[in-house]
Amino acid sequence: MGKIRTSEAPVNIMVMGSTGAGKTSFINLASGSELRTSSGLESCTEQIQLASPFTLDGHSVTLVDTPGFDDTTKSDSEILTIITDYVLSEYDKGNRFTGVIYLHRITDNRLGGAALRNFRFFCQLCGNDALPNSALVTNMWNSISLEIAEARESELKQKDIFFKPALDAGAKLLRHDGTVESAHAILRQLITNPPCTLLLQREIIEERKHISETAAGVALLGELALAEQKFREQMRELLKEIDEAIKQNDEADRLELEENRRRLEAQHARREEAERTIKEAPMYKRPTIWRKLRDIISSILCIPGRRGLTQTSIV
Ligand SMILES: Nc1nc2c(ncn2[C@@H]2O[C@H](COP(=O)(O)OP(=O)(O)OP(=O)(O)O)[C@@H](O)[C@H]2O)c(=O)[nH]1
Ligand SMILES: [Mg+2]
Repeated sequence: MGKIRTSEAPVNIMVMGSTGAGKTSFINLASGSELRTSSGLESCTEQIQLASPFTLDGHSVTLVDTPGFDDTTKSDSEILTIITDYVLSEYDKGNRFTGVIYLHRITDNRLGGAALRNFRFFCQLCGNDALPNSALVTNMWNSISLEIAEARESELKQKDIFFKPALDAGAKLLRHDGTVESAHAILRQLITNPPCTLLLQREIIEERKHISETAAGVALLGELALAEQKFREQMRELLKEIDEAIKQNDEADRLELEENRRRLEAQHARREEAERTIKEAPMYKRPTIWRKLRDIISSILCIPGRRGLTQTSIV
């Protein structure tokens, strides 16, 4: 790609959302990049990746692709850690985000499970001060009838458990019709924003909080605690049923129940691991002058970047 000529300050926009929401497709469409998109149910983007910078209205725009919470490959703690590492290192390099996009498929008939966790995380990452720099973008409008899509959009807009609080705080609600023009029109709503500091950056760097004490960390630990409570209740029931099957000499039933028990215990072990990942994460250390110098030299010499970051194109 040729050298970008721009008259304005560079613009960094992060794109978030559930697995399969269309984050990478949106980024490729807008920037002309060729990042890998998914075709199955498993998450495809597992690390932060940067698209090729491109020019829009005189701004050099870099779109940042993020992995979402998805229940398949990585735990929510790992995703939280990956995104946290990235936004903190950007802050330390003096880069601020001009915008954050939350992408949501209008074809989803409810914002539940992983989608709700992703949306809450997006709000906790931004915080009320940065939400005016954000856009909640619904896509896949041509995959269902306009009537149904509009009914869903109005529900998302009006309900406190969905988009309403973020919209009240200044987030924009926009539609993406799958065309380049639509992707650029969405970005035009964000590129003139004054760059912002995200709540997560402020909490960890300015207020010196541990990740487990941030709004996002507290919410994640709360969810894990709730799941553990449910696990204990389910295990109590299951153990009673196993005892009963043994008393009744029902070997088939016992084997099936034992299988359920192993599944629950495996989920419990993953949650324990996720909790450790957050609670035992080291306090964030701001880079020393030597580390900053090393990063600058590495970027001049094009030495591959930090853990978790793939720069797909350097202009
Ligand atoms: N109809 C329609 N399909 C889309 C659109 N955007 C993406 N898709 C399809 O949705 C699927 C997932 O798209 P991706 O861009 O890989 O989604 P993602 O959010 O990056 O997913 P992860 O990387 O797994 O988190 C792919 O099959 C795309 O072709 C859209 O605007 N309309
Ligand atoms: Mg992706």
